[in-house]
Amino acid sequence: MSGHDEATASRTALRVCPLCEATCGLTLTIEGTKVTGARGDRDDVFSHGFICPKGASFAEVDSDPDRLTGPLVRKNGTLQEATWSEAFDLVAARMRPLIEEYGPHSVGVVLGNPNVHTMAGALYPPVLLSLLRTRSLFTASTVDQMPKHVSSGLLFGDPLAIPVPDLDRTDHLLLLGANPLDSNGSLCTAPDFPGKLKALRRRGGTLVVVDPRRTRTAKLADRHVPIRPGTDALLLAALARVLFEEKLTDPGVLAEQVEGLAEVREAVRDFTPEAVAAACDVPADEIRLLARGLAAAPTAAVYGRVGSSTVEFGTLTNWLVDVLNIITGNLDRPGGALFPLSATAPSPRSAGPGKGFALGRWKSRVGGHPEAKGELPLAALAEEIDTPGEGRVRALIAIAANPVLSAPDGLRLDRALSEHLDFMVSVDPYLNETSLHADVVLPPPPPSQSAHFDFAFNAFAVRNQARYSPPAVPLEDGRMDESEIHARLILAVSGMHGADPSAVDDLVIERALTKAVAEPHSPLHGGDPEHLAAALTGRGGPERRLDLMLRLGPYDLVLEDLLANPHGVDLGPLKPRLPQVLKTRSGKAELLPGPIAADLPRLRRALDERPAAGLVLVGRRHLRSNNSWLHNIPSLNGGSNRCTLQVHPDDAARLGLTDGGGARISAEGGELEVPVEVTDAVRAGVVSLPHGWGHDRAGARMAVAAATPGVNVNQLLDGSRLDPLSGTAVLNGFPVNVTPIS
Ligand SMILES: Nc1nc2c(c(=O)[nH]1)N[C@H]1C(S)=C(S)[C@@H](COP(=O)(O)OP(=O)(O)OC[C@H]3O[C@@H](n4cnc5c(=O)[nH]c(N)nc54)[C@H](O)[C@@H]3O)O[C@H]1N2
Ligand SMILES: Nc1nc2c(c(=O)[nH]1)N[C@H]1C(S)=C(S)[C@@H](COP(=O)(O)OP(=O)(O)OC[C@H]3O[C@@H](n4cnc5c(=O)[nH]c(N)nc54)[C@H](O)[C@@H]3O)O[C@H]1N2
Ligand code: SF4
Ligand SMILES: [Mo]
Repeated sequence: MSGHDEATASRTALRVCPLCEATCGLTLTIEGTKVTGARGDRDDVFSHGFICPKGASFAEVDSDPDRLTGPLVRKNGTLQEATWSEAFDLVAARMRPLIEEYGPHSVGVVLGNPNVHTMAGALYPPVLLSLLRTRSLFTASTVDQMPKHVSSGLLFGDPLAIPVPDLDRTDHLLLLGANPLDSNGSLCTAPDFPGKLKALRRRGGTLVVVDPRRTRTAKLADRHVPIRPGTDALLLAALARVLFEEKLTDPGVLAEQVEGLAEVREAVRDFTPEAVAAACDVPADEIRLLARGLAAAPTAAVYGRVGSSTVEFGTLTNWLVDVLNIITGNLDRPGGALFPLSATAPSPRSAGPGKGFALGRWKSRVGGHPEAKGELPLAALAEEIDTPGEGRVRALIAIAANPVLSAPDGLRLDRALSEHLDFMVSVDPYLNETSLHADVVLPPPPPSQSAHFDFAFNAFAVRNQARYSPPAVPLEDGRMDESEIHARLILAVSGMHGADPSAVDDLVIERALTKAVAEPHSPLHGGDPEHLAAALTGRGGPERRLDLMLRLGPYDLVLEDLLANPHGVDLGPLKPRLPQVLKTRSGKAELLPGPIAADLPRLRRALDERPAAGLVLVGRRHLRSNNSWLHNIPSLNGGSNRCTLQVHPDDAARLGLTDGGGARISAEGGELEVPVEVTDAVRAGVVSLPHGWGHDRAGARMAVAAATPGVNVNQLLDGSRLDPLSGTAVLNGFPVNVTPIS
């Protein structure tokens, strides 16, 4: 075919969707080098053709004219186009002296959500952090799932050992604070989550949804429990209390794998249904029925997400979720909650005691917040920058992160970034509320030009499988692959500026092989690292590293296998994995870990506190949104995807609010003016405002989003409300004051 024909010919390419955790396989239509359409890949081994409106808009997301096409560098105060060399030269020139003078902790690193959706985000930040050795690490986890990591760390000895509900086989799903019909699921990677819930009901199973809003998921349920926000830990403790009292616990074979059962029984004694009913606003009788239903089901899974995590008792709630899975015998059994085993997980070591999980090994400088999983609370980023003193964060590396909108008190962070930083670099495709403060912006290419593998989500998938998508179209002139951006950034900040970026991958490969050949359980045990490195296939560092991880993994797979099977390799349903997953010091699941026991008095006090009479706020997601960055896509913005304050009719009448009218909403962090939407989809006493809006800052370059900016809900917070064990911001269930605007 001649070059001219190639430029206009239409073809298709497969690509796993990076826009949410469901990881659907897409078939892209490509004209020349431009993606013009996307549909579900029916032959995908995992998603079987499922797709949602976001995946269907892949072409529009990919070719958004507001995406940056090359690096920007601040010159005389304004961001201007520059070459890649100028950009990295400046990073090296500014960062190295800062690190040498003030030490590694003076460099803050902020990692945002899309890092779990890119190969670069999985492969390079760990290298950056190990070379920088900074303790100033802040990620989206502390506005999201850190309570789950802490709970798993304490229970199982491994913060990444997260059981997922066996959606395809369970008889009973108790789902709290999650709305997979709009989010498509989280920490439970399941393309067509909605279809799986419908199939559960069709096969006679039961779905119970606990949510203060009557969500699209709640509408599917056998039972919807409109709980008062922030009280799920009380409800779950009461469920455990009933199971113990009515002798409905049945850990079965788990009994040998667990210690502390009797202690948990004692710990939940005070949380009777009658004691928690008023706080949760769930009748005691209903709580007993929920407990009995859970116990009676042949198999069952309890699953909680964002609404059970970004709350006052986030870690306790996440701990109780797995306590219930354990005492009903549902952990680690088909139909219950199982630990996935991904193709790139290190090949399992033999079972036995591990190192355990330590919390609070250091504390944040200003607020004294304990670290969790090596991270400090994202809510504390602004104070770490703007509070003078030794150890202050003076430079920031933000990768795929928009904390000005996603973390509490965006205005303070906005000021901190513009007035108190000596230097900032953003790796981001957009000039948005956060990246506009950077001195250097390094834009990755659009997804069609990037390879894709789900290192993160395969570890939380309801079925073991592996799919690799090479770039669908070649890298445009002037673009740099995101992996190369990360590698060059690592070299620039770690004193190796100018070295070949493949040096970073070679270093990782050499380290991994040296370690593996010495480990008796490794499939590469006893090999020669140099020969093994030379045998890796793949075009470039990321592919070679993927090949290596597959070879070190549990399935006897290599990169060639994934290339030969473009619709994916199915690795079967989840299987029991205990006791091998346990890495606690005892080698058992430790059911009542010390830090949890120490936090329980705080929960007990909540029994006596009378629920406040005023309103509390919760968030919500829309199927056509994704946190802060998809509002710039015309077909995904507008319609019912709007930044409105949902208010129950009774509250609206009491407060004089009208549908379509305005309201002023305030809390400790500030106040906002919002349009009101009166709807009984929220329960009385609760208002709902979505996050990721507030696109009205000068200097951003997102024209579509700016036309309907909405308001930043996180401006209502001042950053002081945190779940103490995990440092996770309380984004749901905090008190607000709402008045009409006439
Ligand atoms: N009130 C409230 N606040 C919340 C939440 C809530 O429910 N309520 N949810 C929280 C949750 S769960 C999360 S995960 C956080 C998310 O918080 P963040 O991670 O800070 O925000 P995102 O909007 O996901 O996007 C981060 C950035 O990634 C960029 N980006 C997109 N694609 C790529 C890419 O391929 N490469 C790179 N390098 N960058 C890319 C986008 O342009 C954007 O600037 O928000 C949290 N904030
Ligand atoms: N369309 C779309 N999909 C997304 C995203 C998106 O922004 N848009 N974001 C992605 C990300 S980063 C994540 S982390 C996932 C999150 O996925 P999910 O966890 O499913 O998140 P949400 O849809 O926010 O659902 C949280 C639910 O918790 C409820 N809730 C609030 N407070 C409480 C409470 O105290 N108790 C209980 N029981 N419920 C409560 C809310 O009403 C809401 O319905 O979604 C991902 N997928
Ligand atoms: S459900 Fe998620 S992964 Fe699937 S098409 Fe939609 S956005 Fe993409
Ligand atoms: Mo998230």
